[in-house]
Amino acid sequence: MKRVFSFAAVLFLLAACGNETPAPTNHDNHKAQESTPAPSTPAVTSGNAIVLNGGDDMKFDQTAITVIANEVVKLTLNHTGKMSKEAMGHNFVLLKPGTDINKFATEAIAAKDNDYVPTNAAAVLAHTKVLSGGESDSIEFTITEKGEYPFICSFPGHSAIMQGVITVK
Ligand SMILES: [Cu+2]
Repeated sequence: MKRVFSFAAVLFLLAACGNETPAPTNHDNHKAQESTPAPSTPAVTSGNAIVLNGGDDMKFDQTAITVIANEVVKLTLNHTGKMSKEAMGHNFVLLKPGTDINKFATEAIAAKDNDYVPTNAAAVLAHTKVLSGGESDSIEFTITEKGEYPFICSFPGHSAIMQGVITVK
């Protein structure tokens, strides 16, 4: 009698698993799919939001960025490393098209007290402050003319590697 009973119990459990468990799961999945909104228009028209990272490896994680002319660009620079800004500081400096980067970077060395941005530099369109590891800075700017705008980190010795281009369309 005992043995028959346990077979029945096993059969009951199997039946419970086989019939009841999958049904609600399928139902839930179906509902989840239905309630997920369809992909809409990409955020590019209201976007111009840039997150740029630089770490202790002395590199920007992006070197080619595209934004839209006449729309506010919000750029956040994150120093993702751990080193101090005295040893491995990073900033973001946006320059006018055609700027001589080597010449500018050489002049910038003397501007340590102004985040390595010469105060009289006509080539500078926007810049962040110099960051230590773990710090962030956000700036906003608008570019009205389409073109290719070089950007660099003007910390001494960094611009040869830490540079890129923002294409304004
Ligand atoms: Cu740097």
